[in-house]
Amino acid sequence: MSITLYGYTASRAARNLWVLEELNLPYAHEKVKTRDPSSRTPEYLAINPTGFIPSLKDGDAVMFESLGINLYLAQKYGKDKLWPSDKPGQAKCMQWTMWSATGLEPYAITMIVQKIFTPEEKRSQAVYDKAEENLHKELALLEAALGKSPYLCGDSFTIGDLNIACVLSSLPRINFDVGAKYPAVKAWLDKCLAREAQQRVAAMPRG
Ligand SMILES: N[C@@H](CCC(=O)N[C@@H](CS)C(=O)NCC(=O)O)C(=O)O
Repeated sequence: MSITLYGYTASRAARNLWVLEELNLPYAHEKVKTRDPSSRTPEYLAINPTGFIPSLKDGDAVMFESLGINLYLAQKYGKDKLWPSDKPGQAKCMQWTMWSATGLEPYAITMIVQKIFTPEEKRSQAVYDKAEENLHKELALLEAALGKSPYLCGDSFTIGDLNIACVLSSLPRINFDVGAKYPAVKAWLDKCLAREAQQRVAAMPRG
C-alpha cells in the first residue's frame, strides 16, 4: 500500500487527512497549493486535470473530489469502522455524502465566498441571504435526523458523519452559529470535531 494525498492542510484536503488519521493509515502528504505553480505541474495535472486540490493516489487508484476520496478510503480501509458492514448503513453513508456535496456545501461555500473572498464592493447581500435561507432548510432536516439517532448512519460515527461535519466545521469562519437554532446538530458536531483524529489534523501546520 502506498497512499499519497495531494493538497495543503488549510483546504478540503483536511477532510481527507481526517479520514487517513481516523484509520491510522500510513500516507505521504504532498502540500500542493491552489493558484500556485505546484498545482500546475504536468505531474500534478496528470493526477488531477482540473488543477484543483485535493487528489489521492493509492497504488494504481488515482482520483479527485474530496468527498469521493473519503468514501473510497472508508470502503477500502475502514470496514466496520468508518464504513458500516450492513447495507442500510452503507446506503445512509452514500446518501448523506451526496447530500453534503449537493445540499449543504454549495450554500456554505456561497456564504463564505460572499463574506470573505469577494471584494466588499462586489458582494451581494441578496446572494448571501438566499444561500443562508437554503442552508437553514438543510440544517432543519439534519436537526430532525439527529433528533432520532446519535449518528447519521447507525449507532456509531461513520464516514457519513465525517463528510458532513467537515463542511459544517467551516461555518464559524463567517460567525454562523449552528447552535443558535439547531441544538442536536451542534451537540453532534462538537462530538465529531472532538475526535482525536480530527484534533491531530487541527494541530497540523496549515500550509
Ligand atoms: N468539489 C471539489 C472542490 C475542490 C476545490 O474547489 N478545491 C479548492 C481548494 S479547497 C481549489 O483547488 N480551488 C482552486 C481554485 O479555486 O483555483 C472537491 O470537493 O474536491
